[in-house]
Amino acid sequence: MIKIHREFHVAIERKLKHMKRIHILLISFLLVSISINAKKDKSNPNVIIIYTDDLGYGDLNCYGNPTIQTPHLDRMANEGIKFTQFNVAACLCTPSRAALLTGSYPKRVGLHKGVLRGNSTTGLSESEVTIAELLKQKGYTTACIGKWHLGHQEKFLPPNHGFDQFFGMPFSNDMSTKEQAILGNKNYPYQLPVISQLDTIELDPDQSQLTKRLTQKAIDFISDNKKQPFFLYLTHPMPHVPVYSSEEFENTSLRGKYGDTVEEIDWSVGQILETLKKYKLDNTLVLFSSDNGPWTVYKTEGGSAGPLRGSKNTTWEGGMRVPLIAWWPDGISNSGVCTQFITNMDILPTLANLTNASLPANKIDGRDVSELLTNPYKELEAKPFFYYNKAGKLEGVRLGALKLHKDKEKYQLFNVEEDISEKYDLAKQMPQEAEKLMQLMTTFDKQLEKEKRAVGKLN
Ligand SMILES: [Ca+2]
Repeated sequence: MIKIHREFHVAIERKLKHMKRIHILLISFLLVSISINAKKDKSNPNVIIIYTDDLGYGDLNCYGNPTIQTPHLDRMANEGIKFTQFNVAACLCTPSRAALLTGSYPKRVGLHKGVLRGNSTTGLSESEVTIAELLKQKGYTTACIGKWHLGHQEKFLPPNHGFDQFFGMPFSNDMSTKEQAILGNKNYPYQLPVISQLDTIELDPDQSQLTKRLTQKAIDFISDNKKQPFFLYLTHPMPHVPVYSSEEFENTSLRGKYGDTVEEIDWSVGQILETLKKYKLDNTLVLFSSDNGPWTVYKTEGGSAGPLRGSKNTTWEGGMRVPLIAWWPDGISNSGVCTQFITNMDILPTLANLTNASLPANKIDGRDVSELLTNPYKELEAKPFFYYNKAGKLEGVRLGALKLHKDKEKYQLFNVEEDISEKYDLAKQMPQEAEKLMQLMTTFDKQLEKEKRAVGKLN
């Protein structure tokens, strides 16, 4: 009996010693983690949005393209998060950019019908709150470098929408007498201006130098503002057709002129990341994306949507699902591939959360998805997304994996998680689901019609 008692005591003592060891290990692990985390202050991150023009879902090596080499973007994706179901809220330039900067459907801000041109008298309304205005309230210095496309008259330009600095073009790079003549339109009366702040400093610039010039401007802005939080909206006019690259990149890619142009953009991304490294700006969130899918009417001079159906100007996946890569050394600890469905309207509320900025007083449509940056595998609650076409008419809705799409009065239903090429119409197999989604479309559009705000007007 005594022997059993002693053995029991010895066993207990051993167990206690073992637990003590585990405790010590746990405490040291916690202390190490705390000291690592203490070094990483994620508050007020610098924000850089690199927005390309008409770059398709299938145009980057890390999204499966075998003939366009994009080592810098591939590295960004490896070290950060690659999103596979990121959608823009419109299949063409002006509305997509309005959605990104306001967190709202283009129709809510009155910019849903086509793109702005040289004779347009409308633009982004001064009553809309842009990402730049939101971050300025938090003390950020802000710059828009590149293409704007939300109104070319003074009151609509970036300096009147929260950007301290602006250098770039108000339109797409094909909107000039010179380029339109090459495309066969001899009567286009406008030249493409280069604007610095509010002044036109050049007309019809040498487009082969644009990627380089804008990259240098971006690097200068980062260097000048490295000591305080900044927001840089670097919006390349490429690879919108006509595509141009500098001499160094001409005839270097396996994918012709289009590949040369994308590879120069990749070089530009490398330059930006290098600048951040040089100044040890690890607390910088860099987002790389595109405003809409590829413009395939120009055949090989345009991009590719990879496996997706359709292209720019359509509400098929190819027009609206584009690459998104998020990179942030201090903020993203779990790199990976995120398959959650998110949109470019989610960026404004996400940045508001990350910077503790208050959301605009006006109603917006995006939602904060910042938790995906800490856990790319987190599942978000399904939220309906509405597909407005290039004329601003509602043409589809997605809820969870199901997308109802109206094409020439015909409704089709696709599971766009499993059938990303939108090949298999499920409308007859799932009539109740199709009906429910149709109702959702009608209800939402009626509501938005009532709630939509006025577009900015010249007078
Ligand atoms: Ca575009």
